[in-house]
Amino acid sequence: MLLPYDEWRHVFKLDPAKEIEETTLAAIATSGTDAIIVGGTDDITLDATLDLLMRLRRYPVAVALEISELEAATMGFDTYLTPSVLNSGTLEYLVEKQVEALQEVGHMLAHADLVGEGYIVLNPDAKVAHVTKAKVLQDEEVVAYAQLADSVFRLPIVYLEYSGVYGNPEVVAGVKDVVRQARLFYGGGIDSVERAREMFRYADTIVVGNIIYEDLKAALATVEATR
Ligand code: 1GP
Repeated sequence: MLLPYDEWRHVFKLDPAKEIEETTLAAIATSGTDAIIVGGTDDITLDATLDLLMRLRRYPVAVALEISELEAATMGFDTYLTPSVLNSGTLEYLVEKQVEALQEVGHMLAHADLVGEGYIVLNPDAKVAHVTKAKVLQDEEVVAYAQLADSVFRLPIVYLEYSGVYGNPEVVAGVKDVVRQARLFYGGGIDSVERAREMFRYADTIVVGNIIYEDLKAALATVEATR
């Protein structure tokens, strides 16, 4: 059975802009992970997205599209995630891109599983931080942002995005304490069982990205930490 987002404990994130060999893709898709998110920050094309979707559909695993590039939005995914960067320095990445996307493909997604993600971008050196002009946050601010996303905006997912670096477990623990209804996603720098286990202590769902392309064995090992 394909799991809905609120039951995901472990997720792999694949970037359509990056090449991935068939054997690697097969290993990721059959690893026991709960879902695969297709998403990235730039150079996302419809062709590459469709290609990845087609290849992944051969396996019994949930596949979600994170809609960051309007051009790449296409039917066929189990879930559609719409990221809003809450600490973005520009409205563009908070609501404007989302509105633009929904104007174009909203009708197509009317009956799809469309799920909002409240992103809190926490690695100032990450590409996503540059693109979205993310404000650098103090630890207490992170917790307040998460509370706003969860209790005020009632977003279904609060996503602590450290993309490229391993975050501060204490911050994740602090956020966990205030989140009441949202699913807490953590992503960034998970490259070992130990790190996966540590973040999974606080996050409901851990997202593993980069390491897939660097050390497949280490990437696969992270699944076990959530079982
Ligand atoms: C990126 O949160 C994910 O959007 C995962 O981060 O690539 O650092 O694993 P890493």
